[in-house]
Amino acid sequence: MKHKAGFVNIIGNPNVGKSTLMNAFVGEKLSIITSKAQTTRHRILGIVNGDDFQVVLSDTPGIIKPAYELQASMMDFVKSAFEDADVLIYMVEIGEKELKDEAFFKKITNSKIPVLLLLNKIDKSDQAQLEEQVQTWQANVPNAEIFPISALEGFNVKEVFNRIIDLIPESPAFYPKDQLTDKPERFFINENIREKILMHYKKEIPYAVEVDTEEFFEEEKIIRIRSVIMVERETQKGIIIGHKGTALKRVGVEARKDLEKFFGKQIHLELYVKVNKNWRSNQRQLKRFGYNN
Ligand SMILES: Nc1nc2c(ncn2[C@@H]2O[C@H](COP(=O)(O)OP(=O)(O)OP(=O)(O)O)[C@@H](O)[C@H]2O)c(=O)[nH]1
Ligand SMILES: [Mg+2]
Repeated sequence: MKHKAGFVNIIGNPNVGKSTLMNAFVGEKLSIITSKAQTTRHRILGIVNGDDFQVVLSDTPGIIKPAYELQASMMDFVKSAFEDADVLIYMVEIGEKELKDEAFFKKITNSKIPVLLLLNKIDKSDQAQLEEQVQTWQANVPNAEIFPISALEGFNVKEVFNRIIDLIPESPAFYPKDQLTDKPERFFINENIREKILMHYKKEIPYAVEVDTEEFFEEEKIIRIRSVIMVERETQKGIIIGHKGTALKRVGVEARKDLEKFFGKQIHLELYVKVNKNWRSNQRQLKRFGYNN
């Protein structure tokens, strides 16, 4: 049997469902998902292994015009996803007009590698709207093959995967066959905590937060974790902690529950909050948190 392997990189506007799709393919919650834009900040690999194939998916941040250094680094991850793809997945959602960034849009329409345009969230549309949108996208991106899907409900996801297998080249595997991702355990802890912050705090707060896990001790029955939630200003620290510490406590309880599922072990999670002035605009800090390409 011939072995196939390739890189399949998922790009698109914020909040269209890129992470939901990658998790659906991998069958694990590798990427965090929230209803807010800019949930994903990194390029995260999700690897799907079979006897005769290995599909290396990349989830990437939604495309935006960067306003500060962190966002510029996020867009560097997106750029890198154009460079090594065997198949490009361009995800759009029902009702969306076009990619706001002209340069990225041109890269897609001029792409020499196969583009699968996934029209997501069709569970929210009807037949007439769907047909109209498929026509519009086919005209806008003539080099793409279009698949209407629902990443959330799993509609057409298998068909897209089969098409990916058709398109990737013959190649040996790039990663060990039991590997699911390129990110270490601490990354998933940080992301899980950040997901709860995106869910429970308003406006600018989640965007000013970074999480760093400083301690990770695995014992026989329990994993002991200590993580710091970093904010940019003193006032944000107070908001994160909340009245009598209740807001922070909720984050801790919910993250711990998720992490117990993820690791299959009891978790002791200690959280504290620290001000790290303007970390989002500080190259050295960003590098420390893994935002260098
Ligand atoms: N109705 C519906 N909602 C969906 C579908 N796929 C994703 N969503 C929802 O859309 C929101 C964003 O999903 P994500 O997977 O985080 O989107 P993303 O493109 O990774 O977002 P960023 O990381 O911020 O760029 C979440 O609330 C999802 O539950 C779908 O097929 N149908
Ligand atoms: Mg995402």
